[in-house]
Amino acid sequence: MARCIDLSDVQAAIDVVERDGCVILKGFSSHEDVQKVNKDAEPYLKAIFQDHVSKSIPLGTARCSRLFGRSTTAREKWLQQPALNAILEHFLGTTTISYNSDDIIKTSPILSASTTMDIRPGEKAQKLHRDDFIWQQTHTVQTTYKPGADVGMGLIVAGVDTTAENGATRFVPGSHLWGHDQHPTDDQAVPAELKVGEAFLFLSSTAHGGGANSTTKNRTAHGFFFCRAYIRPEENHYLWWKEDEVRSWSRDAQRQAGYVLDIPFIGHCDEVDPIERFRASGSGIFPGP
Ligand SMILES: O=C(O)CCC(=O)C(=O)O
Ligand SMILES: [Fe+2]
Repeated sequence: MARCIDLSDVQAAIDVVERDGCVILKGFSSHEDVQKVNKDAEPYLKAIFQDHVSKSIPLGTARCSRLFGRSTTAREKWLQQPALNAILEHFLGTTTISYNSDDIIKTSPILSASTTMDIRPGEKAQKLHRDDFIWQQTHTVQTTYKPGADVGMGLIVAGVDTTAENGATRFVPGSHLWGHDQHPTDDQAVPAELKVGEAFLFLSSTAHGGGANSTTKNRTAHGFFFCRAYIRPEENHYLWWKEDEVRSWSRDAQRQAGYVLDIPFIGHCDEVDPIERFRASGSGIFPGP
């Protein structure tokens, strides 16, 4: 099992993550707030398309992407907790001294993705993976954790109690220290079982995956994924350009500006190529309710 630490004990949580690659945070949410977020996500939960791009997500997992915008409770309460942000800052904050002056350059982690993952009864287990493969990260073997080694972290908040039977996230303890050539096997994975109110926080280098659901009820969990702030272009094109302007560009130019879905699934828009989504919408780059 994963070690459990109270969210308020920031240093203890950091120590466990450095040692195991992950930690269960107790006291992350009230039961009432979990019910609120479950309700916020519910109308958007839908089975993902056959041609979905996130090939590693089994098809029997319904998702609600863009949860950050869809749930005030998740965005303004869960993710603004100082203790959570202190842990994220420890692992993903970046401080450098400028090359040509003594200026200190400091950035804090940003949200990379947020999605509810509702594993339906009968679903098989997700393949064990390291989330940072989407950023083409490779790793060399470490004996002890080197601060700075990771570019991302994941946070999975229980929407219901999660168990080995209903698909609790499985993880491989210590796999954040593995080299790129070491691959996890299912027998090395242990379930991070969560009670409602708890959350599972892990480095994006830690091998993990959603479990199989052999029960008759859904395994609802809300995932928030963070990355270092420099994992983005200098100009914020997506905010700046209007839909009609982008539509008028050549496909090559759209791709160059980042309107592209790269393999395995970086840059997607609701699990779809952004340009397909964009063309289908007719109004607004980010369509839908
Ligand atoms: O559903 C889970 O427990 C984990 C999902 C996951 O690993 C992912 O979406 O990358
Ligand atoms: Fe993952």
